[in-house]
This record gives sequence, structure tokens and C-alpha cells, in this order.
Amino acid sequence: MKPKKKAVSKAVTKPSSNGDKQRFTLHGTMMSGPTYTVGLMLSLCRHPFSYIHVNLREGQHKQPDYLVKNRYGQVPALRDGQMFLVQSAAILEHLAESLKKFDGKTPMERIRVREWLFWQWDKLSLPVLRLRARNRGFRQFGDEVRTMYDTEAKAALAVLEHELAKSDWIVGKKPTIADIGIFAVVRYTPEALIDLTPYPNVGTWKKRIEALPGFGTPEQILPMESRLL
Ligand SMILES: N[C@@H](CCC(=O)N[C@@H](CS)C(=O)NCC(=O)O)C(=O)O
Repeated sequence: MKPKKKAVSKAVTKPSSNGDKQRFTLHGTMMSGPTYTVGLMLSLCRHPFSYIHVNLREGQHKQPDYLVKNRYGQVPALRDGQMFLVQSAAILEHLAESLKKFDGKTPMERIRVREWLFWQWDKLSLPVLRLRARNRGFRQFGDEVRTMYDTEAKAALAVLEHELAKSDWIVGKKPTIADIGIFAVVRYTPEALIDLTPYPNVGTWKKRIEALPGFGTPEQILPMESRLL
């Protein structure tokens, strides 16, 4: 079906001064945390983007025309001009470098930012997103595995809590893609049936991100249907 042309959501209505509004097209689904990560970054950068809904239920992500965009057969994929980028953490890094926003200020900060993004996928994302998928009925596994993921997710949240007790942001004095990537997992903890009360600094940091200009929820940033600019 031909994608409909739709109005841009509020979160992305103010383009950056050097913004070419046809530069980026995000392929993904609204329910996908990694798709939201990329949408949130573009929204916080105030950079408009076209959006193509990929229907995972119908297996569109495994079709040859999608696999040329994302060889792993997953969402998201981001078109930047002629180039397709995949893996949300790598996309965040590319956007931070090319838009010159939300990166570390010094070489050491930039290394730390990337360190946290690797940590996020190593320790936090998998248990939280698997528990969320189970709770929503997208994945089935028994209580033993559920307890294992729950323990792993809470251990990762304790590491984050310890770090955020020392400063407002994960790296340096300003929000970076480390905050954006990690936020886009932590926001799903209620759907993973994980209570954030024992992690008060994580809770305060989460509110700090939600107060940033350009912030939006997945529902505000990612439409249900395709949207071409
Ligand atoms: N590490 C990848 C994870 C992407 C991912 O897990 N995407 C899910 C949706 S949230 C997906 O496409 N699942 C379908 C599949 O793996 O076949 C990223 O950050 O982009």
C-alpha cells in the first residue's frame, strides 16, 4: 500500500536550522524500543524525518526488499541520504556525530558514552525487553527464565542507580546519546513488571529526560502508519 502523507507530530515540528527534512527516513514499528530510540534522538535534535511502518506480524522485516535495508531482518533501519544504517546504538552514534548533538564534549567523554551504549545492550536491554515481550504475550518462557531476566535487569538498574547518584547525566554535565539509549530501555520497565521505586536516582533522571525540549513518547513520535515528508 502507498504510504499516506501525514502531518508531522508535535515533537518534531521545529526543524534544526541546517535541517534537510527529506534527509532521514526511519523504518520501524511504534512498539519497538530500538525504533523509539532513533525516533527520540531525531525528535530531541528537532530534526524531522519520514517514517515507514514495517509490519512485523506480516513478516515484512524478512522480505528481500527490507533485507537490503537491514541485513539482520530487524527494525529499525534509518536511511540517511543514500545510506542505510542499522543497529540503534550505531545509529545514535552516527546521528550524534553527523548532527553534532548529544555526544560527549571531550574525546574521553565520547569513549565513555560508547562504553555505556555497549553496556546497555550487554546488560540492560536484553533482560528488560525480553520480560516486556513476555508480559505482552510476544514471547513465551517459564518462571525460571523469567526470574533469571528479572535478576539481571535489577542488577543492571543497580549499576545505573549507583552512577546517577553521582551526577545528573550518565556522562559529563549534559545529556548524551548514552542517556537517550538507556532511557529508551528504562521507560519500558513498568511493562517488564519491574518497579523503579528502589532506584530513586534513576527515577529522577528519567523525569529529567522527559523534560528535555523535543521529548516525546513513542505514541507522540512514531505514527501507526507511514508518513512521508
Ligand atoms: N540490537 C538491535 C535490536 C533490534 C530488535 O531487536 N528489533 C526487534 C523489534 S524491537 C525486531 O526487529 N525483531 C524481529 C526479529 O528479530 O526478527 C537494535 O538495536 O537495532
